[in-house]
Amino acid sequence: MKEIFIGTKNEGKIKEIKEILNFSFVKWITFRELDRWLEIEEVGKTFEENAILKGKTFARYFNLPTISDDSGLEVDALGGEPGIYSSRYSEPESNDEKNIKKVLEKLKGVPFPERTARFRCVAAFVIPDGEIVTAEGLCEGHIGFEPKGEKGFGYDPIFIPLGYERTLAQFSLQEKNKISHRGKALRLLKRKIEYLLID
Ligand code: ITT
Repeated sequence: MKEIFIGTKNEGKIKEIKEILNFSFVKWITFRELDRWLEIEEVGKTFEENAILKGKTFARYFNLPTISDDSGLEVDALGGEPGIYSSRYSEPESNDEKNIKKVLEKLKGVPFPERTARFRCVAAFVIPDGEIVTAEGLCEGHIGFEPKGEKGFGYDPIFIPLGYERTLAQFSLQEKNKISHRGKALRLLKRKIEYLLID
């Protein structure tokens, strides 16, 4: 079995990554299996910079090939906010509920057709002192008027993917992964890294 570290403490991401990258020969290592952790300051200016920063730092620190992800929501009527600041949008003590509230307040009065948005994800695979491979995925949609649904994480309760009439928080894990930014990025990454994982 090959050990690969999943470089995030976000449980929603961990679930999705394990479901999408269903390699039979990989033993996933997460923060639960290790007795130390490293907080990384996301100083990059793009999703790609931050994904690589997380991947490189964890791969070196834990000496394990690492999958990391930097992702977020871009709302057109807010000039692309919250973007790379998605998880920290309602600082100093951001959480999903406060972040959602802030987006809905800023969009007050904006009609549905103008509430276009997308999720973006850059996934990275980094071998300690070796290859760095990245892949990007997008999921287009609209921001609803109120939170709906209990599944998923983050902004899922207010994000209605294009072609649907429910929020991502009303999708099962498998359904979400089929159309999501993370699903697309990770399936592309999977194809790009397979050759590195086969002995
Ligand atoms: P790590 O840095 O440890 O991976 P994080 O949650 O801080 O965890 P990011 O810095 O990449 O991750 O921020 C991503 C934020 O974007 C996340 O906290 C959500 O608010 C939002 N987000 C990303 N993907 C999402 C998804 O699939 N559904 C809903 N919200 C999502």
